[in-house]
Amino acid sequence: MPESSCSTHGESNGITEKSLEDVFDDTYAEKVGSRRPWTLVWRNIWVMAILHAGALYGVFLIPDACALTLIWSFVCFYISALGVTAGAHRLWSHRSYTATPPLRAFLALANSMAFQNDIYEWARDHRVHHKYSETDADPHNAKRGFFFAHVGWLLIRKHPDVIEKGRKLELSDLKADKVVMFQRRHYKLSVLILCFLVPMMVPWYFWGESLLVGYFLPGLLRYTAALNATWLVNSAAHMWGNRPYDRNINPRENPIVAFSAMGEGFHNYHHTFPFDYATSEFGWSFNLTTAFIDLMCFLRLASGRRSATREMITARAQRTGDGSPISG
Ligand code: ST9
Ligand code: ZN
Ligand code: ZN
Repeated sequence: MPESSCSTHGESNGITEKSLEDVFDDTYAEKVGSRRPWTLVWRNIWVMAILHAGALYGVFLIPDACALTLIWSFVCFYISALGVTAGAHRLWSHRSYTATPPLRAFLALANSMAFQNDIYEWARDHRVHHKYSETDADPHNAKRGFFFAHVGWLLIRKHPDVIEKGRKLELSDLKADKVVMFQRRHYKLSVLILCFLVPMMVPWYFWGESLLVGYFLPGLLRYTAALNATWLVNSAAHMWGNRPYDRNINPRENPIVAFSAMGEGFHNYHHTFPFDYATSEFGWSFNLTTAFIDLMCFLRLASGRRSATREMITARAQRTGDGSPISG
């Protein structure tokens, strides 16, 4: 993993696993809630069904699209994904590095393009997910099954424990972040512009693509693909894969999810060392987000990357790992 002057390691930084607020709360570990009835939210069910039907229609429009529109769709996918991975996740949920105001502004715009709830709500739910993983208080508790962890949790009312435990979390850093609160105040408008209008209008304006293709391909299909890539971290990467760092937790190392979610599928590592900015010990391998953060550090737009040390990783793998080979 490349090192630069702005790179720091967890322990040498005075940060240990135990000192982190996102460390798992095992006093609450017994509550799994798998038999709780679902209170359906029909509006969300209809919206998700129509969105996925629109994305499917987008697949059939691929042969009609200009090559530039296809490239643009990937560009939109990567920008919006960075708003989630480098932004809402590694920066705002875990504070695994620090970012200058211009980078925070870019990540907030990219995050609105991803339309996955605003940064404040995303980071709050994600902190509850880590602290109460796979209990009633976990918003997407994977013990309630693949479908619930993937998308079902967005289609029903939350378990009251999610809200109760979430209200006790320390969120003052998010409330003090002007970029986060600005995005929250203007969230709907920013989503309309960045998730739908910009992806659709750029191909129409610059290379004469039809608005129909612009709406369904870089718009709906790209958005739906990024949503599902993200949701796979909650579903597949909590179910399938090895557990080389901690065999006592469900999150797994899943290379397919790591690839599709820009480095977020090394999930056994991530739940074991949530403060590590790379979410893996293998640097840029299957991990475009880590490459992006390193580039931002090189450009002096970010600093203070926190990492688990080699000694910590080896000791932890020997103590709690499942003995499976570790590979990046
Ligand atoms: C989406 C999010 O897709 C995806 C997140 C994925 C996370 C993945 C993590 C994995 C690691 C990172 C991987 C990144 C990979 C990226 C790859 C990219 C290629 N604490 O919510 P309400 C309060 S979003 C404290 O309405 P209901 C709340 O403030 C997709 N408080 O609950 C409110 O209080 P007040 C688009 C909390 O009624 C009250 O409770 N968005 C907490 O049960 C009610 O809140 C959608 O589809 C908490 N944790 O409704 C929208 N939670 O009244 C989906 C809530 O005082 N959401 N509160 O303001 C909804 O419609 C609703 O939230 C609901 C639940 C129906 C699901
Ligand atoms: Zn997880
Ligand atoms: Zn996390």
